[in-house]
This record gives sequence, C-alpha cells and structure tokens, in this order.
Amino acid sequence: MKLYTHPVSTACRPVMQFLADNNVACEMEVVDILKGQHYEPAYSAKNPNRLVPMLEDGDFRLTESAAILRYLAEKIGSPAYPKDLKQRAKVNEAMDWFNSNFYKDWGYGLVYPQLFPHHKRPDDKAHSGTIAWGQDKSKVWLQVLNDHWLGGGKQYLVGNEITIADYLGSAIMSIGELIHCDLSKYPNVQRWIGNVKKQPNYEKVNEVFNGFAASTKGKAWQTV
Ligand SMILES: N[C@@H](CCC(=O)N[C@@H](CS)C(=O)NCC(=O)O)C(=O)O
Repeated sequence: MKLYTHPVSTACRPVMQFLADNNVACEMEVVDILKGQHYEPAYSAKNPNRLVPMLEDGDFRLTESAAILRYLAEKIGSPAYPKDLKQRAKVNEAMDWFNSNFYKDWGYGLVYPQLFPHHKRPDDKAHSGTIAWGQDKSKVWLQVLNDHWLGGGKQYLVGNEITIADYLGSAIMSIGELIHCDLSKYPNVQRWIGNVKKQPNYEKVNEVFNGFAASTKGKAWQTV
C-alpha cells in the first residue's frame, strides 16, 4: 500500500498514526501541498480533489481520511473499528460529528482563517466576523464534546478503548495548538487528548506538526 500524505496535514496525521500504531506496512509518499505539488498533473490525475491523503492499495484508490481509516481498520480486523453494529454506529457518528459539526467551526471558522493567508476574507469586517462566529460555535461544540461525548469519566469517544474516531477527532482538535488554545475549561477533552497522546507513535507522527505549533507561539491569536 502507499499513502500520499503530508506531515502537517490534519487529515493525514490520523491515518499515519493509525498505520504506525498497528505496524501496517505502507509506503509514504509526501505530496508537498505547501508548494502546490497536489496541483501537478502527476497527482491531480490520480486524485482530482487535489487533496491529501490518498491511499493506494494495488489498483484501488481511496480518498477521504475517514473512509481510509475505516478501510484500513477493516482490512486488518482492528478492534478500533468495532464489529458490533451499535458500537460501530457510534464510531461512525463520532467521525461524522467531528468532520462536519466541529471541524467546520473550529478549523474553517476559527483556526485556518487566522493561520493561512488563502483563508483570509476579502475585507476586515468579513474576516473578523468569520473568526468571531467560529470562536462562538467552537465553544458550544467543545462543551458538547466535554459533557456529552466524553462525560462520565470515559477515556475515549466511544467507551474506554481507542477507536478510529479518536484518531480522526484528536487530529482535528490538535489544530487548536497552532493558535495556542487553552482547553483547561474542558477537562474531559484534556483527559481524552492526553490519552491519545500516550499512543506509541503520537510524538513521532506529529514531530513536524509540533514544530509548526512551536513556530506560531507568542502571536496575538483569537482563541477559546
Ligand atoms: N475531507 C478530506 C479533506 C482533505 C484535506 O482537506 N486535505 C488538506 C490537508 S489537511 C489538503 O490537501 N489541502 C490542500 C489544499 O487545500 O490545497 C479528508 O478528510 O481527507
């Protein structure tokens, strides 16, 4: 198998971590999205979305980090994607919750517009309005995550064992580190993130990302 990936990418890191934690043999090919390599014909012909990650398994190609995680977990028979119908449905629910509700406001409302020039809105009012919206909504979602998903002392999103929803969700949550969010108001979220960070390959997989986070320290960010 081959994964087309990038070390700082929010969508690639959970896939790389799952592969590493499960010792799955997979070649890594870095597509330098910061230099526009995903727009070059060699890649865009394979993936017209012009995004990473993309998995190749023989002549089978798969995009979408959530779908890739499900495919890999199923392929290796991992308990991180439970076979039980209702447990599996809860994992799917959590993945959808992160990828739609949470990421929309946290990533595209609060974090990315502050971080990346190509997310800047055309005028200051629209820009600050986007960030204020993202900030407000993110606080609501964080409270839901803290009280509902991770309430009752749960260690992970769907019980006390790690699932692919934790890989996906924690990577989306981690982008708050780029604008130095303080999650101490959300102790269950902090406990959960701490658990994911204890996984054997977290530090290695996130080395470049952590360097990026270190480089954004000390700036005036709008946070939660
Ligand atoms: N829904 C897709 C999102 C993939 C995505 O947005 N990838 C980003 C990196 S995190 C990317 O390739 N960005 C390049 C660009 O926007 O030009 C997934 O979960 O795989």
